[in-house]
Amino acid sequence: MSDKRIELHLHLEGAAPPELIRRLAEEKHQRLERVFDAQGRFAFRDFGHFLQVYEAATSVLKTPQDYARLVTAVAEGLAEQRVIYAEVFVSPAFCGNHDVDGWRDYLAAMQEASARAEARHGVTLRGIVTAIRHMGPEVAKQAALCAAETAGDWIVGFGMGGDERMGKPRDFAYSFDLAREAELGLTVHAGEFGGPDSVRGALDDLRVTRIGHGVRAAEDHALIDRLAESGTVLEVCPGSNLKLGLFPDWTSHPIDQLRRAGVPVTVSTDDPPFFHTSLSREYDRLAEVFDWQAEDFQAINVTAAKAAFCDAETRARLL
Ligand code: ES4
Ligand code: ZN
Repeated sequence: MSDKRIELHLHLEGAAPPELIRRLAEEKHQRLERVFDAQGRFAFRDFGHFLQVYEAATSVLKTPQDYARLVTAVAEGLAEQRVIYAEVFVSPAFCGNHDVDGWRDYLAAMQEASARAEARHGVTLRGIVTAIRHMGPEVAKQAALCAAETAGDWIVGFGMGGDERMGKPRDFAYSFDLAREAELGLTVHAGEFGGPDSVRGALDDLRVTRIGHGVRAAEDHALIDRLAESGTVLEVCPGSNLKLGLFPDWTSHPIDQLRRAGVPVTVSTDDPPFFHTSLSREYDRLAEVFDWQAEDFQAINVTAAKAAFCDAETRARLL
């Protein structure tokens, strides 16, 4: 298996270990209801409920110091998975409610924790500022402004998650234009709960080079060809897709089909403790179900290294 593991699609808050969330709740005397199952794991019924549980669990993350602890815990988890580089989605909606000065304080705390984790564990983290789609285009603009203001060594990209069924891609074009002008890399969640049209909209209106998930592009042959020809990289998170019921079982997941059709695919975990997964678990399942060998994992990590939004010098270390 590849020794240079890379994650391109990982929500920082969504990677919070349940123990950290429980500890923060205790420290703040905050009650967390209906977040955990009997085994103490995050539990939800469907995507709508997932977003609710996510919001409740992450409500304990409040101060820049909380976010520093979160980055430390997430980096340790990544190092345990032998990940050498990860891009994490960070959200100015959670960190200072889009106030740029407040956002800078959170960012400084996260960046410092990231540098400490890199020195200690050899794992490099970079941030992708993420708008939350169901908050609407006006709020997305504020996230894009925060991103543009802090674009640099650590903030390397702009993206958008949230409920893909809300609004049209072009409603968010202004935000992506703003981020592009700030020379940030661009990615958007599409083709997860939306079909091929959602992926086309992401390409035509938001002009991203990477797509979060994108797996429902597999329903449309012309679109598969377009992704392959344009070299658009898919950040595929199979375990997340399975937990959220996109496909009935692993054998029905289109990652192998997309890869064979020449689409550049990468593998990530999305919100690992929520989806009860880890990168090792994803790799093990892919090896088992699609007979992927060490060379296949190496190839997807080369794809990920080339698609990373970091500077060229950092990227060279990933190859
Ligand atoms: C997401 Cl906004 C957000 N956060 C975490 N996971 C997600 N999946 C899709 N959107
Ligand atoms: Zn995601």
